[in-house]
Amino acid sequence: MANYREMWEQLGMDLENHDNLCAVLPTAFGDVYLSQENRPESMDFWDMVVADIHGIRPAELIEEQKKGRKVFGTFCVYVPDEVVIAADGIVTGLCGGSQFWVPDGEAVLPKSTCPLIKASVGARLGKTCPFFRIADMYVGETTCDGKKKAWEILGKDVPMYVMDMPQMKRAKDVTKWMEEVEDFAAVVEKTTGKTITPEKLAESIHIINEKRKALARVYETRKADVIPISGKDALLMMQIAFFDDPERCAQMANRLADELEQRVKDGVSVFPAGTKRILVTGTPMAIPNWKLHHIIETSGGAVVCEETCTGTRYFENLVDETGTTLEEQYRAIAERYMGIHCACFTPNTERVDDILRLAKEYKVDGVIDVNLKFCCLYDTEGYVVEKALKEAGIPVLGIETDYTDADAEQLRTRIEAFIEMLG
Ligand code: BJ8
Repeated sequence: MANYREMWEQLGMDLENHDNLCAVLPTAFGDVYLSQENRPESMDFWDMVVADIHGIRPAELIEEQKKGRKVFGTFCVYVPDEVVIAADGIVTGLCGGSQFWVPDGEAVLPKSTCPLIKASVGARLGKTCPFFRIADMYVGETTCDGKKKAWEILGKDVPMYVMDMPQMKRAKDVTKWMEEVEDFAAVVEKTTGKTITPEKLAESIHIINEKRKALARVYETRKADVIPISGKDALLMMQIAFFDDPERCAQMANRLADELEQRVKDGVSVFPAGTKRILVTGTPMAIPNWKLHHIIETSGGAVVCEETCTGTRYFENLVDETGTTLEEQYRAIAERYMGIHCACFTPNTERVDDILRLAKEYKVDGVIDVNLKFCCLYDTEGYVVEKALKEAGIPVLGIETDYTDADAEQLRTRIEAFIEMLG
């Protein structure tokens, strides 16, 4: 890692503790990623980003702040990036995916809280993540109860705006979400000092759609019989998409897609023929949570698709670009985002439809339904998901895990047995 100590110091970070994190990350990345064979060359971009994950992008964000731009930190795929970008703001994801941050989260939250929330709160309060120090404003949402209450705690430490999510998807709920998007736009305008015009919003809608299309192109190649990229590498691309500049993200994902499309034509696979194709569904995997993918892909399986928020839920469906007035555009944004099917909605039958569709499209041999410990939403929805898969004749394994390694061997045993059974 290059030397960014001065920058971290100026951000008020706990340098001593941060050193501990910096000490383990390269080894973890080396063990999980660099040990893979025949990786696509284009992954060099993401390797470089991870190697300096707390340096390069934070330094860029600070440079932009010096020019007067504002950084908005978000935790959920329902928060519309388009609105922020239309006001010349910058969005960065803030979800915590490391056990390292959990103890600082547990200092203020019940232990029986989902690790994603504990890590996100801990990353801020423990002062060990530059992204959490840089963001001028945090944007939360009322998706799950744990998050809702966590925002109240974070709101004491940092400017926090919370978007009120509907719980259902009736026409009136879409209208309510549209109003919520408009309210958010007013807050963004006030924070950035910039006015959102239809022209600027059209431009930002286009930018984010292009990013979605590029990510989708990479996923498309994973439907082929040969598997041109590991699930771990695809996951890494998705995780960094939340932090990166959207235009660069699209450019890099398109470059990777070019290479993968060529690999498919040439019959190049990163797994031996006959490797079992796995769809992972469930709770998101924030960086650096690579645990499940690593276990699957070192147990005889290949992850070919993720029906998660660090997977298809992030990029499927585009915002309609034909609107010319702000009202039409906010409506189009609301409609696209309400097409994401998170377990926080009821009913949420569309998610089951998505999983069955994706299982077919990606020609999977089996599905692993993963739940982050204490996420009651996905845990409960697991019942209908797994029932529907069994009825469709698709083998499914439900697992619950957290960010620790305590259950890694037990998981490996179960996953190996599941993959063997697929044979
Ligand atoms: S749209 S999945 S990003 S809410 S795993 S914190 S739900 S207790 S992350 Fe999520 Fe938005 Fe839904 Fe996606 Fe709560 Fe569950 Fe934890 Fe979760």
